[in-house]
Amino acid sequence: MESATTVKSDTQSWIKPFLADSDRFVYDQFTDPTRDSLMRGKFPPTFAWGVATAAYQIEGAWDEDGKGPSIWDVYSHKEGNVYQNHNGDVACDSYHKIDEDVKMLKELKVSHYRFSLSWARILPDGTVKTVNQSGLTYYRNLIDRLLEANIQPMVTLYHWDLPQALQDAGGWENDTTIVHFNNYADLCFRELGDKVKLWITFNEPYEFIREGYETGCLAPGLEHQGTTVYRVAHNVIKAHAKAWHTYSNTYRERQNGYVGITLVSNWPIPASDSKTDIEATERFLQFMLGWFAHPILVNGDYPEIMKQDVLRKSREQGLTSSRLPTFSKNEKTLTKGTADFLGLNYYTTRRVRHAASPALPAGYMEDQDLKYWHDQDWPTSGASWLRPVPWGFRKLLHWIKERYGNPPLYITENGYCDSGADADKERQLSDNDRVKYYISHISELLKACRLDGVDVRGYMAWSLMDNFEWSDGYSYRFGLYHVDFDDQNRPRTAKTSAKVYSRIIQDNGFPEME
Ligand code: PNW
Repeated sequence: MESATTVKSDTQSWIKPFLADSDRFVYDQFTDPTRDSLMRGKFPPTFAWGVATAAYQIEGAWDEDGKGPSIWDVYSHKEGNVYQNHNGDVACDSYHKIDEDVKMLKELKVSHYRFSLSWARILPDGTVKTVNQSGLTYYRNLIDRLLEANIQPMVTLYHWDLPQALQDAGGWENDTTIVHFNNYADLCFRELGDKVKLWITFNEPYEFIREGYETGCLAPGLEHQGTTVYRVAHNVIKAHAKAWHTYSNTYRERQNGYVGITLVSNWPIPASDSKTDIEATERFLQFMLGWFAHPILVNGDYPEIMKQDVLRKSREQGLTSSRLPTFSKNEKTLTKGTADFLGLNYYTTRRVRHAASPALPAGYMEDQDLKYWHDQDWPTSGASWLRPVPWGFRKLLHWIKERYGNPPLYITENGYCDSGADADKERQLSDNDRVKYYISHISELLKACRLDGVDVRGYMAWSLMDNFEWSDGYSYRFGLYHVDFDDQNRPRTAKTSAKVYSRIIQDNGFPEME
């Protein structure tokens, strides 16, 4: 990888080893000159470059210094929930490795680091009755070290690890959790907000709600079909809005920061030119992204399509009212416009077609009357759900710009995994497939920014280092840095992708040859 350290004027030559046979394309599968050519050029001068992680996936120290258990501690300790019963008890041991983590960030030359706070590390039972000072101290130390290194923290309040004590009281199904979340957010703004200017309330509500409450693949592992997901989402949206108002009312003027939310979306493409398949792609987007983006960014209410479809299905099931809850007039007013920016996580694209589901069973998927999959000739990764489709990223960004009035956007996650089961470290370190993923997606982002006028402010790669990939344990690796989980010191080693990403950061994109 000497090429990643060559001088600036060689920008085009360092990229070459990662391209397909033609200079212009990254993937053999995608060679449409108008769609797939790499774009050269720079991002705006103030563009934020960073990497992302999440507390449960990296910290370890699951019961140290007064931390309370979270739903992920409980879920992963229960046999059969996670691949080979892996858990986050130690993970990357980041609780004890601030130095090592900051060293990597400095090496990468990022301007931003997105990480999450463990709610139960700060508030062991989830409520402000007991504040665990050691938890706050850990995050204060991390933030101070970042600022010393001129790296801005971007802090996620909730990346899926609800305190177990709140789950025992019903978790996100219970609307008192909204109050507890707001108290927690308030405490974090008060204690850390003089140094943190970018806050994210929730990471991917779509994902933790769908998989946590309906498929059972994520904590708390419930399999309640059709109603619970909507009720939980309703509470999460209200909790987000409440925390945003808390910031606005009490902290904004003094702290001058921004509060947003991170949503995940795939890009859907129709299986045919038929009207029904094209309409199915719209439903796909509205149920995945619009479910949260529409109330928060548009009008305080769910997308019309979603309201109609869930109501129609509910009636077919003999119910008198919709399984999708309604917002009161006051709640709409309180929810609308509660994001200073939108965080977007993009990983993949899906092929979608209309497919009518029977009236029963009731379910979130069934409500949409569609099927989705990946084209078999698209490039692959270590995970069956993730196939790189870079052009889908640009299309999604364009759709968001048009639908939501070009909100300020941060890409808060984008990344590629290979199989962690491959124990050959040398092979893990020469991660050319990950490099291809980053080059192609950042190039599409550049097109969105420069050609389509999307208001994108920054890009966070997922992830800084290999970590605990939820139900897949350590079997998937997403890191720019390799972590040896068999070594108790959890040594971190830069992969080729870390060097390439750092190069892109220093060039602020892909400048033309000088
Ligand atoms: C995210 N999809 O989940 C999470 O925010 C991270 O914690 C996680 O480690 C990372 O992505 C990799 O999985 C995703 O449907 C959930 O495309 C769903 C999708 C993508 C990412």
